[in-house]
Amino acid sequence: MSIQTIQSKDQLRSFLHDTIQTTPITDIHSHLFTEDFGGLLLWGIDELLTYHYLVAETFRFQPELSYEAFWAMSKTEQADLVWQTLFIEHSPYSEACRGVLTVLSRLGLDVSTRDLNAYRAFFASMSTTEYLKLVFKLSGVNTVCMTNDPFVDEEREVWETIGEIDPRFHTALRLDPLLNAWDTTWPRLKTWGYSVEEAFSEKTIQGVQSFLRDWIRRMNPLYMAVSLPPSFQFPEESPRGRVIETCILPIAREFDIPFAMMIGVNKRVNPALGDAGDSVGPSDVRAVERLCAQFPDNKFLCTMLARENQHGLAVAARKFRNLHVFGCWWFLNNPSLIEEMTRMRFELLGVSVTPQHSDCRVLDQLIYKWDHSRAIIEKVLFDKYSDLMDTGWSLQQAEIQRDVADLFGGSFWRFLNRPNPAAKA
Ligand code: RAT
Ligand code: ZN
Repeated sequence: MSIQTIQSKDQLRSFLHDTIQTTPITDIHSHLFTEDFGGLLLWGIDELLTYHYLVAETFRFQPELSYEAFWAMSKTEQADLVWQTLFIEHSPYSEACRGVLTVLSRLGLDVSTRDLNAYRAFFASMSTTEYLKLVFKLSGVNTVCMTNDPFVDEEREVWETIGEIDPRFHTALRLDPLLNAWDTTWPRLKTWGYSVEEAFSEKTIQGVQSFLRDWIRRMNPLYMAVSLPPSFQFPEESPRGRVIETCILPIAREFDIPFAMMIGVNKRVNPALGDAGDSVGPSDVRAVERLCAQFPDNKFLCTMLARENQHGLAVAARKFRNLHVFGCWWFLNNPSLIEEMTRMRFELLGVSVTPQHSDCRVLDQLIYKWDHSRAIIEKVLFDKYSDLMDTGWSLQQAEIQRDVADLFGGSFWRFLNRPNPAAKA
């Protein structure tokens, strides 16, 4: 194969654009589900409009509306109100609003008509199977990792009967109640037949380890995951500290899977808003560094929610190769912050990072979350390659393809020590 060298900045621009557009993506964290999970897989315009990011924004313009009145409305009524408030009465340029328009437009719908019922008719004409296929195609996503929570009854019931998982999806074992609410979780484990007690006895440790083994065997997860408050510390004299040290980390080593920590969420600062009521606070990166140092045989994935933590976290990843940083999470998933974080991470970590995940809760969002992020990653990469060309470095097309494939999943799969399913695509 002849070596194709990039000859000019114009050529760089167009080659990079094509590569970014055509490289298949592994989306390493979402809240999407396969069709087997029935109503847990959300899609369509009313789900898009009632995304909790948009619910929070709607209340800002509705000082008279009680929370109870909103939650008592049907989904269609809620969607009507969000549309009227955020799209008709004000310009929808917030990132979450813009996302809805990107989705409609990429689906070939005319956003200039502002005709919500016509959009509803389009979605009503699609089957879930058809729509899944269309969204994977339009988003350029090859595989999506779900968030699989055995503590959610509706989901646990599906796991009792489910067969093979749709190969476009992977699983992640999510463990928030085990780490963040031990006092109400241990009695549940006991009901499910694990011989645990409140105290962290040997019996409890064995019981929790069996619970983790059972679910890992059932789900075959890519990683175990938890979201953690800004107060998260390690080591810590607490049920959470004990569960991590005596249960999660040994089992993660046994199955050779990472422990993913999503740190910095202050849950329910406004409980009446439901999922929209969580907030952010700065956390201590030292806790992550201590885990990485004390458990060099464990792998850690980490994303942090506070903007203030991003630089420290990227520096931590330079110190510990068992730490892989990922995504611009939740309130950071806005163009200005994605660009700032991506630039800084590329400068500190090169391609040894996964710059983005979608966090989609609604299938259709795969289209906009990735369209918007791809454009920013392209812009930042262009500047980085351009700087290299200015030194006289010769840049090969295949090297650009290699780097983009790494950023869109390759580095993640290598960290996991598993084959990248997109590599065969
Ligand atoms: O971004 C979100 O949708 C949040 O509500 C959370 O789900 C967060 O991403 C999480 O995984 O805890
Ligand atoms: Zn999430």
